Amino acid sequence: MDVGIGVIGAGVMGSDHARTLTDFTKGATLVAISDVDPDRAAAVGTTTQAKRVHPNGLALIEDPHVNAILIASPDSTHEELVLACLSAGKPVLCEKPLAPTTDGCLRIVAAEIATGKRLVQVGFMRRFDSGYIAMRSALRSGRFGVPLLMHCIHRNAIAPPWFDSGMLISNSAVHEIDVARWLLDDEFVSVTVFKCAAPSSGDLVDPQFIVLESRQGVLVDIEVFVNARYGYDVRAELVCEAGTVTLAPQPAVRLRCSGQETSGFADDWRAHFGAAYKTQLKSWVDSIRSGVPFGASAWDGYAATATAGACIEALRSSNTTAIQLQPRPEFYGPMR
Ligand code: ISE
Repeated sequence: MDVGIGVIGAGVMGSDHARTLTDFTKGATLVAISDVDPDRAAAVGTTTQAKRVHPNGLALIEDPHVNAILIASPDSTHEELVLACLSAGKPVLCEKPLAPTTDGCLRIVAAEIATGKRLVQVGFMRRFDSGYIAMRSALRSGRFGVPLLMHCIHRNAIAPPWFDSGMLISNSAVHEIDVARWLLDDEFVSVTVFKCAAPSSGDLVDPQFIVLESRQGVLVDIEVFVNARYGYDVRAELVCEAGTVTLAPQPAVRLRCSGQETSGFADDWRAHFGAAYKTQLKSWVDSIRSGVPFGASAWDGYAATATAGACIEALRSSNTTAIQLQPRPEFYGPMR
């Protein structure tokens, strides 16, 4: 029997996920969609399998045809919706952030532990990107020795007008925070955030240069620049004792014509990480069917939000800021 999926949120990400579930995800049927804007939900319903249209996320979670829920509604709604999924005992894949506050994330962690089952996955899709997966296996092979540094670049062509300086961290650099934790199998203990001398976009501090230190002493720097204009560009390099491991440049195609060599950039993350999004959904459905959890857990969602919060504090104070995480509950097992 296919898993009946309901998607909450019919905006950019929700409608993309609805299409991927309809066109590419074996073992799942998209049965329902909801959005605060009923016309927008109905429009997604006409082009995908989602024939049951609900007026809000809570109604969708209660729908008996819905066995599992994907949350792609605004960040401020995540906590209430994830908690409702847990009360209903239904698996949930929540777009990042798990919740905008660390307390909210911890309430979700406590509620999940109380169910006794791993029901929550957070949509950190880079863990499903073939490039990052290859970096992780290279590091695990032992050939490169211990990691010393990681350099990351995260550039968007243009940020929406409502982006504020904290969102460069909580919305964008949070992906590097998660993927670096996952690659290094480590947590961060302190952070410093540097601003450039000449801010380019009014009050927005853009770009920012974030330097994190891990428990094992690895330094991770992240240049995050959300109005870089030329395109979406993500890079990463691990510097280890005996060599380096670098994410291959994207896209793989180079064009030579009229005396010039060129290569293009994706417009945004949906194109750049398109394959990772598909793999993430497939893996989520497989994990629901097998009962074996995979991907970023609620604890990872908490650690990412708490670390991003400390980065934002470091940006505001211009001081090196300590990152204090709660002890990892046994329920979540070792970092994987
Ligand atoms: C966006 O919200 C995402 O999640 C993308 O993956 C990220 O690259 C982008 O910077 C964010 O704004």
